[in-house]
Amino acid sequence: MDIKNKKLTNEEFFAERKEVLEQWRTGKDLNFEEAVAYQQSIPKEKRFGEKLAGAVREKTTLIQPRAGVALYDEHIKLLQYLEEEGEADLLPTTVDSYTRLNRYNEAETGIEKSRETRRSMLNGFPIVNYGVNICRIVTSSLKSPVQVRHGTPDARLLTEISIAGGFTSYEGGGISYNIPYSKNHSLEKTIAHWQYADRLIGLYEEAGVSINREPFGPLTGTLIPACISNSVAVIESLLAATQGVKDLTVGYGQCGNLIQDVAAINALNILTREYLDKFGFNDVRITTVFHQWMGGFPQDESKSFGVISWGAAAAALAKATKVIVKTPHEAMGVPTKEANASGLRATKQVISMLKDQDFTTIPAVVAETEMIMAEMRCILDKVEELGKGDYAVGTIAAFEAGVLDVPFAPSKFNAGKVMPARDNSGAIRILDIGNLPFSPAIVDFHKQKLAERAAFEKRPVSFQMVIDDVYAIGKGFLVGRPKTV
Ligand code: 8ZB
Repeated sequence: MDIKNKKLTNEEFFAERKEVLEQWRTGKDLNFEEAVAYQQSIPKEKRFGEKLAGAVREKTTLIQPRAGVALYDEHIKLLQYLEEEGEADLLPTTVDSYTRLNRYNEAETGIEKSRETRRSMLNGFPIVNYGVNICRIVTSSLKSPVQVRHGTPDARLLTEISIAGGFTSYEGGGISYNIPYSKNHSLEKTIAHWQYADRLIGLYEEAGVSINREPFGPLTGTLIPACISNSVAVIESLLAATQGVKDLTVGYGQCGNLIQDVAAINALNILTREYLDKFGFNDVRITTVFHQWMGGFPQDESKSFGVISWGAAAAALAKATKVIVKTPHEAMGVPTKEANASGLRATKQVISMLKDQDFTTIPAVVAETEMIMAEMRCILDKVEELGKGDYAVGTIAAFEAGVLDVPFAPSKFNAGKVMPARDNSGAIRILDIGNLPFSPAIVDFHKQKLAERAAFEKRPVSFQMVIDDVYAIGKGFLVGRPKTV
C-alpha cells in the first residue's frame, strides 16, 4: 500500500465510503447531509469542543469517566447517573470489544443475551449494531456532551454511525489504536483507516459542524516515557489536521512522579502547537487530557482512592483541560455505576481544591519540560527525515527502524527494544534506549538517572527493575525497590 500524508480527495473518500457503509446493515441508513443537519440541531452547551473551550477560559479541569453497557436503556441510565451522582462534566460511551474488532454478529448475540438476562453481556456499548437512531436517543437523553471511546484499528463504520448519531467527540488514531491494541494490523492499513475517519470529520467541519478528536495518549499504559507517547500524539495530530480536523485533545497517561507528569502535559501542549503551526495548521484548537494511572491498581478500594486522588492532583496542577477518571473497581474489571461515580466525586473534590494552584512554571518542572521537549524533537525530526517530510511515510519507517518504539506493545510492527524503568525519584527514564534517535547528552542523562537509583538500591541497573516497577503501584509503591532497601 502506498500511504501518504495527503488529504483524501472527495473521489477517493466517497468511493471508499460506499464499501464502508455496506459493512453492516445500520450503515445503509446513513445520509451525510441529514447527519449534518442533526448535528447542527444539537445545543451549544452539549457540544464537546465548546465545553473544553470553556474549561480553557476558566482555567479549570473537567472530569470524564469511562462507561458502557450492552442495553441502550441501561446505558442511558448509567450515563444519567454519572452526570447526576458522579458530577461528570463530560460523558463517554465506551464501545464493546466485539465492535472494536468489527465482529458485529457476535455483538448482536451479546445484545440478545443481555436482553434475556437483563444484565450486560458485553463490556461496552455496541454503537454499530444499534445504528444512528438509537445513538441519537442516547446522546439526546443527557445534559452533557458525549464522546465515543473505544480502541478500534478499523473504525471507519463506527465513526460514521457515531457522528451521525450525535456524539460530538471521538477518540482514537492510526497509531494509538493499533500498536497498543493489535498484533497483526499493519500501520499502513490503520493509518489509512484513520485518514478516512479524520477526513469524515473534516467534511463535517467544512459543513460547519465541529467534532472534537482525541488521539489515545497513554498507549499501553505501562511505564511509557512521555517523549514517546507525546511524539505519537503530535504525529496523530498532524495526520488528523491534514484531513481537516480542527479541534484536537492530546493526551498523556500519569506516570506518578508529579514533576514529570506536569512537565509532560506542558511539553505536549507546547510542541503540538509548534508542530501544527509549522505545517500551517494555526487554526486548529488544542486542549489536553490527563489520564489517571493506567497501570495495575491495588485490589483494595480505599487504596485505589489514593491512586485516583493522586492522579486528580497531578491533572489539576498540570492544568490539563480534562482528566479521565479511574474507579475503585479498576483491579476487578468493569465497575458498577456506584463505584464509577465515587471515583468521579473523589476526583472532583481534589480538582476543585487545587483549582488555583499551577505547577507548570516551577523550576524543576521547567527543566523536565525542556528535557521532554528535547527528546521529542529528536524523535519527531527523525520521523520527518525518514519520511522526507511526510509524517505518514515517516511513521511507518520509524516503527520499522525502532525510532518510534512503544514499550510492552503487542504489535508485531513494533520493535519492542526500548525498556523503561523509574529513576530514584520515580520519574520514568529509559534503561534500554533501543533505536531511539537521542543525542549523546540525552543518552547520558538517562544512564546517570538510573545509575543513581542502582547505587541507592545497591543492585545493578537491570531488567529486574523494570519488572519491579510494573507491579509496584498495585503493591503500594511507585518505585519497585528490592526488599532490602
Ligand atoms: C484503555 C482503557 C482501559 C480502561 C476501562 C477499564 C480500564 C473498559 C469499560 C471501562 C467502564 C466499561 N473500561 N470498558 N470502564 N465501563 N464498559 O477502560 O476498566 O480502566
